[in-house]
Amino acid sequence: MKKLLAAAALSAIAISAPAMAHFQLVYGPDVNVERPGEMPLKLIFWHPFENGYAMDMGQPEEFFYVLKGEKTDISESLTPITFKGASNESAAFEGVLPVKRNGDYIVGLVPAPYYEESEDIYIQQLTKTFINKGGIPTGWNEPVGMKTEFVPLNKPYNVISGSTFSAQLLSDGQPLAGAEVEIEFMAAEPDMETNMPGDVTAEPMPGGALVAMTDANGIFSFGIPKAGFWGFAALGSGPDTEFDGKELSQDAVIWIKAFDLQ
Ligand SMILES: [Cu+2]
Repeated sequence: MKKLLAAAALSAIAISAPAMAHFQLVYGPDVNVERPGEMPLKLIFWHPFENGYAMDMGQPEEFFYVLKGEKTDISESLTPITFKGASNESAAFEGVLPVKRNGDYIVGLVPAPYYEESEDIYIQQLTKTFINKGGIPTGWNEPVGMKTEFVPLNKPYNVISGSTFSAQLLSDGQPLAGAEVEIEFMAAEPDMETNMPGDVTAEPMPGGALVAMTDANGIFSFGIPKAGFWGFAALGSGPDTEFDGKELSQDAVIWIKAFDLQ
């Protein structure tokens, strides 16, 4: 009976899934750092706007950073963790970014494809996030060569709330026009110590996912209404369309951090 109830609850989640946007997180609270150090990052596959259901991650295919055009593999730093979400627990990872020199650390994650039973498809969200040391910009606006990625047109680690953020969506290095971009606020930032969601600071909007479209050059813009982490995802923007004999949604995800002007 308990099992049946759990199954019913799960299928309720599955039914409501299209209205909820899932986002791969690569999360650390500080994106502007002054001192060198080993910076822990949490890799969580989640519904962060809803503070909702979290998905199990498999061993990532790639975890790296690019600094001044040089790519460094940091997948050896990955250790499994359990994310204790508000509604369930999920397999997640912690990685470590070694921050030494000044500049832009563009962190990239290629997760293992995730099997979404309700849709009978695999999902793979190729995710970028940015950490800057020393206030010296060194290439945040350069692509890192992922199969699909957003290239920011505004500096992604100090966007002012109330201003806009724009990025160009690439697929196989080429601009992707007419793509739908889902926009998500990280309503509960994960606690780095407990691996639990922190305080909930926003609720999802009525009307489903926030959406912008890319223009003829693959560019979208969005007005950032609130300080915090904002994620942008283009579903199915990648060139790979099949995994293990099933449909694959290979998505691009980017995270930025906005601040209030003080
Ligand atoms: Cu979802």
